[in-house]
Amino acid sequence: MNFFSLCFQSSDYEPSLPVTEKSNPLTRDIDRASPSGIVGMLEACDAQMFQRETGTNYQRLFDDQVVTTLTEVAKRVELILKDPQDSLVVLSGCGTSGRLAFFIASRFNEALKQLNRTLVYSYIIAGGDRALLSSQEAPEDDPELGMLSLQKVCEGKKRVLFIGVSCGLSAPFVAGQLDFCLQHPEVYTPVLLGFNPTHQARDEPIPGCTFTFRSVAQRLQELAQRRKAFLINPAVGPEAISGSSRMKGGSATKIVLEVVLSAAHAAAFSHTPVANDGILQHMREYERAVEMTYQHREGIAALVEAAGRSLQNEGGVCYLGWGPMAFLGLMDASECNPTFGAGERKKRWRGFIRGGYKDLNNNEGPLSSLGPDFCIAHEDFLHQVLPSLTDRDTVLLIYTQSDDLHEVVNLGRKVREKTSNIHAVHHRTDSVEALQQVTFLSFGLNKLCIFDTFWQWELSTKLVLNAVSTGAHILKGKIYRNHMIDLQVTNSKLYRRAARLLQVHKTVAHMILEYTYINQDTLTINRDNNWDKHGPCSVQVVPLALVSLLTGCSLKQVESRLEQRQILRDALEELIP
Ligand code: F1P
Repeated sequence: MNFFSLCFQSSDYEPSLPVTEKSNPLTRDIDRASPSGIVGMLEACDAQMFQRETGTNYQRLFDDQVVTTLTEVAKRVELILKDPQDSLVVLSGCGTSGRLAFFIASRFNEALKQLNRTLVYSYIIAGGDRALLSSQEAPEDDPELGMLSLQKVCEGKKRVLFIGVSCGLSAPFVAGQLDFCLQHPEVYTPVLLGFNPTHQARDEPIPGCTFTFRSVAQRLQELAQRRKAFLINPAVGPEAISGSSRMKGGSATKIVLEVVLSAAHAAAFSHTPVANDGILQHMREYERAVEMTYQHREGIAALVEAAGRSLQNEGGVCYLGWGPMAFLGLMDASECNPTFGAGERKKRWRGFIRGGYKDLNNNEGPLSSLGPDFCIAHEDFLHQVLPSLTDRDTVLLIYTQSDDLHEVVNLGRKVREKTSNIHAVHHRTDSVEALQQVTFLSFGLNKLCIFDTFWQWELSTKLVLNAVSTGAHILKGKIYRNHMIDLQVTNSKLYRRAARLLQVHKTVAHMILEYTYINQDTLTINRDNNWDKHGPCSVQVVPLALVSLLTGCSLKQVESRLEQRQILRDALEELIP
């Protein structure tokens, strides 16, 4: 393990920031790296999830205490699986954490359905099902909404294991739910999953509440000693792009929840008692999955390059997925605008799932009436996107050997008639695929074929897609060093992040307030902290404020100067003295 990989653990490395918001020393120059260099840096960052160093202040994934907590939580789930009457396991979170709550609850309910068992999993995502497909970050600030949605899901239940996920130990929505659980211990056992130590949990006052995230986490920590609550919060290292918890935070969430729930299922239905050893072994398999994925570094880099070229040429990127893998595409696509594209007027990154909402099987059913961005079936792709597809666009097919390959080939052919820029991420467990290879080569598909086992497919797909979308936006110039500079400022956490970015450049951070939301020609001040009312704005707020503050130019002047330049990162370097 090299020095840079460990130095974030030193107490004087960006001491005011929690691990999940620190900038990663490994990726300081990611904005200047080649596609292959970018993928190499992401690999090094992901490897930090599994570091086993001891003797530091931080708990790690493989530490005894963490593994023991996972075992205990798995045993609680096992009890519910064996006696599901009036019981529920609720997974809840905001943004990516909520999307994973949905995905994992659906996958494990599906497993129960196949065994003819009572379904015990429910999910909650801040902002409701529309947040599965688009960023709805304002509701993340609302603890009461969190509490009410938990109450609604659990109506009439006598025993609830509540697993609240907030990678940064920061979302008020989840804090409200945990506080509610603490007030009703006769029904609720709370579990908090995140990736900062408790003393780094967010301590900012929440309007209308007597608690902060940190105070709730501390109460949980006390109860954890008596096993009345559980805290799973190993450090997995700073994100490759500072604060982008969709990446490692999301991957570690997926690993932890899957390890816990599959151990519980094995104990309840296959007579394999939950034990630390089994948990450890399963986590090591995930570590291996990450290593195996990055063995395809050059293949992933080729996808990054293709998608980056599309963005540079004002084209788009479409993921066409089959089976559960398709949701990972929808999830990755939904994260691009808030992370990289505050100024985008058109959604350039879209995901599609074979049968649309029928395959998604979400609580609220079809959402297509909300607009074209919510039309997610392959049929919708054929009608809305295919007719205007050109070589400037990139299409990525995502499928496995379990999917109907004739269908994949047919759709691939239709795409190929419009663009040569078609690629595939394909998972398989055996090497006998000569026939397929011939079929695909005949229409010139550039295929990244990942050879792994069934359960590794999903994590591996997530890593590849995260690399493609992050890498492409880096090539488009949306990242400065390793900071998001074109993020949407749509809730209080993102506001703080943006303000900090301005502070980094020694400016008056709070002035960003004045530039936060634009109303036609008049800049409005978001004094009421009501992010919902204002909604995402179509202006590149952070770069605008940054250049204006540093150069003294008016906002109008800066806006037109930024508009003249294609690459934001270069524009900033040029405009800032
Ligand atoms: C939740 C979240 C992230 C998203 C963005 C805003 O974070 O929605 O998933 O990428 O950073 O916050 P958390 O509560 O899991 O830390």
